[in-house]
Amino acid sequence: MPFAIGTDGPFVPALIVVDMQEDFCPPGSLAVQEGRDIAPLINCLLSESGFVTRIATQDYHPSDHISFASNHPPPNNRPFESCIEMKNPAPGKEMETRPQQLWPVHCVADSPGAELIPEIRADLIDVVVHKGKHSQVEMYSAFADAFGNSDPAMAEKSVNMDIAELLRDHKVTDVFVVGLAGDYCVKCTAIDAAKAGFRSWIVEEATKCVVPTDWEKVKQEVQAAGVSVIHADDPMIQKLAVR
Ligand code: VGL
Ligand code: ZN
Repeated sequence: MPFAIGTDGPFVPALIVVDMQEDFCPPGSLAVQEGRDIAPLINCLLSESGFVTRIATQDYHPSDHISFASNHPPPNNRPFESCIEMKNPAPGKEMETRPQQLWPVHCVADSPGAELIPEIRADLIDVVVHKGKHSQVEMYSAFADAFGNSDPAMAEKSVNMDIAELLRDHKVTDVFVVGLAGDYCVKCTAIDAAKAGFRSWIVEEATKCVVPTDWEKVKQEVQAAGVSVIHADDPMIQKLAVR
């Protein structure tokens, strides 16, 4: 075939800026090393004219959230180390369980730690999504809780918006995921974007991990799930300037 022009179909990109919140940045309670340093690159991406929508997520927990170490009795309540058994809170699904890592108290709804950091240009954000609102279940991905509960009655207790529906309403084909943390919420959000049928991209320089040495492993994991990990100078990024 001599020409391959136009064979890729439409390119309708959206940006998801994940959890650029005070508690995930130094000196926050669950600070990701160098978390603040990615704000300038994220602002550059937010400024690209091609995005049809720019979404910011906030981890937004009640104070009795299941992931907070202080909500569990000793000795198995050490933040970053302990793991508890989490039951699916969906009616009739209580037999389904998952191990849940425990964290320091972070991103309590309406607290200063839950606020988006002021370095991020809020004026460029179209939609803010609050996730992790259900006290009894973890929610790393902005698309679904840790059990993948998708029935609306259950989902609306965890998140204030159906992000897949929002993207479909905008006819989005490609979702670019950046922010914090690369090994948790960015990873799970990018994987779920791919599962929801979008081409899914993570911009490597625009994320940082809770455990930085895990990044190579995380990259393989997301790539196996169909997510592309690209550098900030990738030609895909240049495509975002021309629409
Ligand atoms: C996150 C740990 C706990 C994240 C959220 O945003 O990656 N990590 N809650
Ligand atoms: Zn959290």
